Amino acid sequence: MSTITGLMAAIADTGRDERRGGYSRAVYTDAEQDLREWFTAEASARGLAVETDANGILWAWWDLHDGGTRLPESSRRGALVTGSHLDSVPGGGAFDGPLGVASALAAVDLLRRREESGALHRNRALAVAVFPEEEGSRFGVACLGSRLLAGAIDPAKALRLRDADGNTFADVSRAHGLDPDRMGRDEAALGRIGDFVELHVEQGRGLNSAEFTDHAGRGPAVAVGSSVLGHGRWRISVTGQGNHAGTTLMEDRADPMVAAAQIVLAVRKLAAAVPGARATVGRLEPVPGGTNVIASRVDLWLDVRHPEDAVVADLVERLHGQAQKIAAFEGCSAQLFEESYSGTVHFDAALARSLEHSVRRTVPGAPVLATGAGHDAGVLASVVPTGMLFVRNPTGISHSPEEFVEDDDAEAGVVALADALEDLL
Ligand code: HGY
Ligand code: MN
Ligand code: MN
Ligand code: MN
Repeated sequence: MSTITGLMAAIADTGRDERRGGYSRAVYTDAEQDLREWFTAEASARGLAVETDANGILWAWWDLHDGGTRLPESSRRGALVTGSHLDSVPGGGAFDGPLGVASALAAVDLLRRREESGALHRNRALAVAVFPEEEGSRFGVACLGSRLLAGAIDPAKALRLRDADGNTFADVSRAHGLDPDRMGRDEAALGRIGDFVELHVEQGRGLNSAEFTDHAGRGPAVAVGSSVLGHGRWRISVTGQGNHAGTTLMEDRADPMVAAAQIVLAVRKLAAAVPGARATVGRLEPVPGGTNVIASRVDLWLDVRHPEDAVVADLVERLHGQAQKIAAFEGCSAQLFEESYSGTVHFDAALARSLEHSVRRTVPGAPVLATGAGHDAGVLASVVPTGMLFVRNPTGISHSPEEFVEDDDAEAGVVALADALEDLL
C-alpha cells in the first residue's frame, strides 16, 4: 500500500454518514476534529512543527535547517505552502479536501528522501496547511478560514454566523481553544506564505472528456488549474400564512411551499438559458416543517456560478424578480439575502506555468482546466500567488458518495505535487 493510499485508508471510516451515505465532517464536529488529530499525528511523525493559528488554520512546518539544527521561525517568511481542507459537505465524498492534505504529507515524504539523497536543496521552508470550514456546511460561508486569514470577511460578521443549532461561530471557536477577539486578517501568517499550491480531487469530468482520453478511454491523471468560476450563495425567504393542513380550504391558502416549488423550477429554467451558468437549490427548509402544517415560511438557498461575475449578478437579479412575482401570485412575499460571493479568480500565470512544466514531466499532456468548484486557493489568490492541481476522478461526481480517485492516479498526483513543490523550493 503506497503512502497516499495508506493515509486515505486510515481515515476511510472517519465521519461516515450512515443516513445520507458518504461522509459528514462539518467543521469542529467530532469527525473533523478526529481528522485534525490524524493530521497532527501524521505531520508530527514526519518531524513537522504543527501549530494552530488564531483563525483555526493548522500549519505543519518543514523548516529549513543548518545541518541538524532547525532554523528560527524567521526563516519561514515567503515559504511554500500546500494543503487543503478536512471538512466536508453533508454526505460528501472521501476525497474532497482530504486528498489534498494527505497528498501534501506524502509529497513531503518524497521531498525529504530527495533532500536526504542530496537531490534537493531547499531555499525556503515548506508548510502543509489545513483550512477550517472550506465547505461552509456548518456556518454557511464557504472558505471561512481562508477568508478570515486573507481579510476577505469581516471577523465580526463571521463570529455572528450560526449553525443549525444556533451555536455561533464565536462560541464554537472558543470551545475549540480559539480566541474570537484575535480572528481576522493575519499579516504575520500572510508574510509567511510565498506561494500556495492546492491539490484537489477533480470535481467534474474534464480529465475524462473525449478531448483528453486515450484509446483506453482514460484521461491524464492530473490537470493544472487555470481559474475558479465566480460563485455565490443567496438565501431566498418566502413568507406566507402558516395554517392547519386540514381546516384550510385550498382557495384560502398563501402557501410558501407552493411558491418555493415554482421558484426552484424558475431557477433551472432561467439558468439553463444562460450558456455556462450553473444555478442550484440544494437546500430548502420549511418553517415550522410539520407534515400537517402549511408552512409560514420557506427558506431556500441558491448557489449560482459562471465564469463572468456580471453574468452571475444579472442572473441573480432576474431570479430575485421572478421569485417576487411568483410569491406575490401565491399571496406570499419573497426576500433575497446574499450570504457570500467569490468573484472569478484566475490563478497566478507564472505559477501556473511552473506547475504545468513540473506536472508534465510525469504526466505528459496534463491539461490546464478551469474549475466550477470553489477552493481556499481561490480565496488566497487575492493575497498570494496560488495554483491548483486536480487529480482525475473517473466518476466526475463530487459532493456525493460516488466521488472517487483510483490508487494509481492518487499516486501520480503525489509525484506531480512533489515535483511541482520541488521546482518551487
Ligand atoms: O462549493 C464549492 O464549490 C466547494 O466545494 N466548497
Ligand atoms: Mn467541496
Ligand atoms: Mn474541496
Ligand atoms: Mn479547496
